[in-house]
Amino acid sequence: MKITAADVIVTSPSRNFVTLKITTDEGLTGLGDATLNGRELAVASYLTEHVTQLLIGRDPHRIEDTWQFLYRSAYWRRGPVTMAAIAAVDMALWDIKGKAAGMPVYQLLGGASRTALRTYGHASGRDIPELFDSIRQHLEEGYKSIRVQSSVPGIKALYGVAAQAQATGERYDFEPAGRGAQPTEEDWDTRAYLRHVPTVFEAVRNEFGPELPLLHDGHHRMTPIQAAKLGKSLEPYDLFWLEDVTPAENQEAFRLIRQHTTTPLAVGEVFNTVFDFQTLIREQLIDYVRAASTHFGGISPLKKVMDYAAQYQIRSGFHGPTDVSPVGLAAQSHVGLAIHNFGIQEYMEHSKKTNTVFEQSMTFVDGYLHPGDSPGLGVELNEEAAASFPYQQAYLPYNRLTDGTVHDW
Ligand code: GCO
Ligand code: MG
Repeated sequence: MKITAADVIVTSPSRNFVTLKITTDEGLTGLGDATLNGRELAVASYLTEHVTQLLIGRDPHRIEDTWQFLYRSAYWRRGPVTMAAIAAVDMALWDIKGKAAGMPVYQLLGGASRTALRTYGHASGRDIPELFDSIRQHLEEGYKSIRVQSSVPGIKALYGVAAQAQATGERYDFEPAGRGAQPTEEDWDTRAYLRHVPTVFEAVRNEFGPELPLLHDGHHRMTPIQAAKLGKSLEPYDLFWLEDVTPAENQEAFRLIRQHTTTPLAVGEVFNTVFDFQTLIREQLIDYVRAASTHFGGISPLKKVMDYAAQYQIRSGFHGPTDVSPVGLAAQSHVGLAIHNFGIQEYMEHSKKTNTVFEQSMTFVDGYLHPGDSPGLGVELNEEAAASFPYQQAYLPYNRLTDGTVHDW
């Protein structure tokens, strides 16, 4: 078999997605997700200018060789743009291999280690009653674990909190990057946040009891000692995990946090390679690997980092927001189904528009996700529908402290 075409499709059904479609001389096609939220066209251009011509004529079965070729031959390794482009190629080749074998990709990765993937959903509210409504709605839909984000008195605009009542249908209105020529500005006050968050979890535990697994995302906004303080103050509420408490470019920062708290830690949604996890895993400084197949070079490296993590009893918690396309979500769901050290899968349903463009065999039943048993990844692109949603420039928001300083997020 030989690759005869590699096309990049940019579409914006509710939000922007970049998809690579690889075609072979035997008529089999494969899809890969190359979406980098707010920087979509950089990856599209990396693919069309530097990668697609290298694929023509190659044997699509040689996934590992193609991955190593793209990673090593460029000389310039790593980084989100490069690794999202390589991820798309890797996923598309696994998709083709699965179709050629007549098997879903998880079978090629060793077969299912469980019947389906337990997920967590995103509840949020501007105040406690709104948050409780959002949690109840998720529980009614079958979610068994809940991420809790809430507004903080003194902070006017906070990422991760739906601005509209959940009933409007714009359920995750904070999640699509804002469309427009400039990013929107939010604000941040760490002291107000550290004071408020434990009171929210106390209220949630009082209302929903001790059993419900609860998660929280800190979006990299604290210093290590502030993160340690938060982890400690949340211990009474028994979190499933506390995510991205501090920027992790400096992996050693987690030694300090770890010395102070037993709250489980999840890190890695912005990581691109196993090297970003090296110290965190080897020194057992985290509990969950948050990488996304799309930003981590695809299925092949995701499986490898999880095999490394398994030696240290560290589990998966792959990044699954709506900016990971249905192709990327399917890719990591196949990995999650196959590995032994699966933890949980983040799941935010894609919009109806997105699902008209990406036709999927994925199912979500009673809080459990399954990639389906179609050969390959189980996602096909409706190119006509994709063409009807042209790209729109979009940015993630950023935030400033009260004195005007740009802050991490
Ligand atoms: C999460 C994430 C998202 C990201 C977004 C950025 O835990 O799901 O933090 O909310 O901010 O995916 O592209
Ligand atoms: Mg996150």
